[in-house]
Amino acid sequence: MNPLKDDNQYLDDPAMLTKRMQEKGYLYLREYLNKEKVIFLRDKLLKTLKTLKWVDPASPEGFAIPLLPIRTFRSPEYDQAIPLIQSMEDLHRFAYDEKLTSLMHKVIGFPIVCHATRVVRMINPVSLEKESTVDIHQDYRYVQGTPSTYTAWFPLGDCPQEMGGLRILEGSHNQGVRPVLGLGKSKCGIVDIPNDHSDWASISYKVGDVLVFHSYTIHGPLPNLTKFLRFSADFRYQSVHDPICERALRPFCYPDIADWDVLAKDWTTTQWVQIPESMKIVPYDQVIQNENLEQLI
Ligand SMILES: O=C(O)CCC(=O)C(=O)O
Repeated sequence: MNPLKDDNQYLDDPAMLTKRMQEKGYLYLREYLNKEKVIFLRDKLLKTLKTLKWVDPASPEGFAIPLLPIRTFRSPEYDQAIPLIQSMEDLHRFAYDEKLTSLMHKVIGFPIVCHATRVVRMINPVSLEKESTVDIHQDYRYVQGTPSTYTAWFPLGDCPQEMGGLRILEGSHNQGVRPVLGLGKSKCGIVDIPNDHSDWASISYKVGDVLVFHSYTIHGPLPNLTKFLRFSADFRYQSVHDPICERALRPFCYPDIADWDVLAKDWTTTQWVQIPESMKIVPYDQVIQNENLEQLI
């Protein structure tokens, strides 16, 4: 596994950031985000999970030892937590954090909007859940709208490599949408890339790190070999001048959970989940999601 290449030195040079993105398919900014704000989000999440009795109250400060039985992705327990997390205004406010939006604006080069579909990941240790819930994939297949969509992924706390942070297949964004073996549990498509491919890159993430990648960049999680849950968030940004997929306006896991009228009813403002009226909204295309599916062996 190669180490991710840091791009902090190019922050004041948008042309270099663009060049680095074109070359690598990602930008990695070590300890770029405001750490206090990220930890604040992590602690809010931890409080919710403790209330739901998902985590051992004796977990060390800032970490979460999951309680048995396993809380699997899209299980009833998981689905109970999602509306509580998605109704956290602070999570959605953070999508428009000044540092984050300034970075995304430099990457995209036009006025930007953040998709309202924002994901908080809670990844089980492999000792509790053998198979990864998220496969190796490209975001475009389910994000759609425009390929010029960029994901900002950041750990909610320090995330050593053995805790299973994100890995990126460097330079993999240059060949369009790849065929997939199947859609996988999370329905985002399984791109067939061996674990020992020489272009995989990852790192032991620190709180404040942010990884930004193109919607064609192949990526996936590493296994979580610790006894703690791995927490991270992923937000998606695009130009206001490009079409946006209708799904990007809805909460993560909608329609299995309520829409913003319920989730955001106690917020100070709903501006975090709105888009400019001028934007073109396009339907979700099942064909793009499913096309080029190769026969599962
Ligand atoms: O955090 C993860 O494990 C998966 C994140 C991901 O696949 C994404 O942000 O598109």
